[in-house]
Amino acid sequence: MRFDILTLFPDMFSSPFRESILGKAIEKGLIQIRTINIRDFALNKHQVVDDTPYGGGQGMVMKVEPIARAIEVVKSQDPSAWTIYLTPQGKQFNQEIALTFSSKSHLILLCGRYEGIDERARELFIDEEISIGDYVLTGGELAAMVLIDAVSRLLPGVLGSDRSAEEDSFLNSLLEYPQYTRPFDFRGSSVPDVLLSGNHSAISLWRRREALKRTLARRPDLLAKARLSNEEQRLLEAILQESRVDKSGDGV
Ligand code: 4GX
Repeated sequence: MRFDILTLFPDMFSSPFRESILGKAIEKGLIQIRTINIRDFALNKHQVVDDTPYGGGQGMVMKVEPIARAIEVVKSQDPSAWTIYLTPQGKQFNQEIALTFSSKSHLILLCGRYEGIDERARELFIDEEISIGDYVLTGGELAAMVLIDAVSRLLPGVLGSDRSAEEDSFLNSLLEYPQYTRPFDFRGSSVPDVLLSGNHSAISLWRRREALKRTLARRPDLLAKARLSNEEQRLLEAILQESRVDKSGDGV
């Protein structure tokens, strides 16, 4: 899969993608990440890429021509490339969108700075607008990195093992169960006994219960749309029953 990042700050991308899993994926040729400096496509003498907004107001707007030229060069090499603009005004990124993007062969990610890009650049060259969340960054670069990271780890061979079943569990909207490793006792806090029991069905049952309890406590919105199996449904009923007993004062 190919990612072409259009940015005014290509250096921001060098080290995050050299490290760890994504670095390995690049070495193995599973993903290809290229940065393109939008400034190289400003044909004016001083390579100006921004200008004051028509109608007045504060800040600067990214000019349409350099963006247009940069995207057209990439698209001329691969007309099937899908062009994304990172902006708080876009559709909120999630695991389902990451999965959809992972089946595309080539993404172009446009990173905006200042007050954003000229509206005509959006209209003419952007296929889809994506937000990574309701907060304001200084530019689209970090958002592009988040998207590339989440999409890349879904590609075959990028993670060591085949994680597809686990991905499904998140798409089915449950949070993960708690994890423990050695030591058994840390400052008086020990690992739940069931995890040392060697009883695999008991461990699996405990983990499903914990995942349900955690999702109920922290993300009831996820639970509402979760597709639970019959057994998970029964476990959830039992957890809700316990919490009702607790609240009535009879319990602990
Ligand atoms: N998820 N930013 C875009 C420039 C900008 C300003 C105004 C449109 C209108 C962001 C996010 C994000 C900062 C990227 C502002 N574009 N991107 N940039 N949240 O905050 O994706």
